[in-house]
Amino acid sequence: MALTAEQIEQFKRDGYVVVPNFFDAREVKAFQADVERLVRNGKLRNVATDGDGKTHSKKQVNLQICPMYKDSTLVRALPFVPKVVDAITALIGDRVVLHLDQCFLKPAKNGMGTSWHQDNAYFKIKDPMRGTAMWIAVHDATIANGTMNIVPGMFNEKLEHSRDPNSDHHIRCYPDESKAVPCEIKAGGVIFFAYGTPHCTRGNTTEKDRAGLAYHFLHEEMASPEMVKEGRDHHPFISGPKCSGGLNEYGVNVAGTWEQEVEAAIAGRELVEAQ
Ligand SMILES: O=C(O)CCC(=O)C(=O)O
Repeated sequence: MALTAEQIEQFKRDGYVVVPNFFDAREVKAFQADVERLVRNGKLRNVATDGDGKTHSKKQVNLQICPMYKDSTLVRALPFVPKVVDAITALIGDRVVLHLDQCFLKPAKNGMGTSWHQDNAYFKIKDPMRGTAMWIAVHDATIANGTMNIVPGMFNEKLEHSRDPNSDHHIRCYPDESKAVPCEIKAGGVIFFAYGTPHCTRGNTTEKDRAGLAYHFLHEEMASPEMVKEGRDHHPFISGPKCSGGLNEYGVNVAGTWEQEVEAAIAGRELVEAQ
């Protein structure tokens, strides 16, 4: 079992759970190498704006790439890793669909956070506990470098959202911040939080970049037929009878390729370092 009974219970009670060491040191090295590659290749863009929701900021930086699977075979393989499938199934049930994969990077010194929101304000599924984010700490995530903040136990409350003036596309809400819990976690740790759980990240004013990989999963019963319709963006089943290891959605079976993807990501980094 990827998660303990206590961890599953905490998710169901509080709408989130922090799981240290979900990924090991080699996997962390692969994440870091892959994110560095994407940054080098200019795949992340600054979504931070200067208070009008439009003018891209020159002072603040919130780098994002969404979706990621087109640019990273490592990221594409991850949802099919048995410990991931096991954890997500324990939290939201079997017959799981991958909804989104993305990365947020807060550069050293002027990294801007992502404002408070509930993912369900975007996704609008019927039961906000049957979809979960899986936020992976690519680097150690601390209060100083703006780690994830959560408001526990509020997943059933639908907060009002409006356009975030500090982002070119996000929406935001204004929960009671006195109830917020900062979730510090070492690289390789994971925070699972339900679609209804209010969360935000803060700015990074430290000397080092900090990134998080964010996957979103939902139960098939919550997925609209529109979303999984052939020809639209890809939403692979990661469990249940419709799961083909990504073959039906990506045209290639990527289940079981994780080890080789980790190896390749690390080797890619070593290649660059040797030059
Ligand atoms: O990492 C971040 O800045 C935000 C991530 C997030 O909001 C999400 O995964 O829903």
